Amino acid sequence: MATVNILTKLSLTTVGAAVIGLGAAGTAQAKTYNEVGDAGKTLKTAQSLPGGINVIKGTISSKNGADLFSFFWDSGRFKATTVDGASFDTILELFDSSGTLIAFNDDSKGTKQSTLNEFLDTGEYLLGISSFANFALSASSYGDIAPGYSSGNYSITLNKKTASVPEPASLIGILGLGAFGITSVGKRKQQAAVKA
Ligand SMILES: [Ca+2]
Ligand SMILES: [Ca+2]
Repeated sequence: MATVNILTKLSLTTVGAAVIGLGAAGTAQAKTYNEVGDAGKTLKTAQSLPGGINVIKGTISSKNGADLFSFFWDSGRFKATTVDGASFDTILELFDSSGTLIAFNDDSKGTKQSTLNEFLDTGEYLLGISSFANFALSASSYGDIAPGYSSGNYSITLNKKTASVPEPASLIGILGLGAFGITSVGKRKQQAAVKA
């Protein structure tokens, strides 16, 4: 019996630690998304960032390459920069979910690296990175204006973490970009409903 009690206590302690861990992650430092393979450079081939990401690491592997990342953002200031995160001549561009250009930057802060600084409504956006002078007028038009001249690894730092991806098939999706806790409660309620 004593063994059972110890095991119960151990598992409760573990659960408690996990909950504390998740709570701390909300205010923690860098949470990095590493490009998987080579992200596409069109609206349809963009790579989706999960929620909770504030650093994106990847590679512009050919001079004319571009990487697009889609993400959700809770309303407020959006900053993204490759300053101190790349050694090649970067361009950063921001598009809305339909691919329309919102903002772009080539050089910032006296460097060849780029910084975006926009105020955004809650919603889905796309962030594109390429090398000068591979600008895109829309999210699927990289390479249409001018070629790129350099390539290399990059790290893009955001001012806060990406929002969670809404679940369109659930009530949570209708309610909007719920916090992690709300989503968890929703899932538990769904599971409970299935069991009942
Ligand atoms: Ca890439
Ligand atoms: Ca640049």
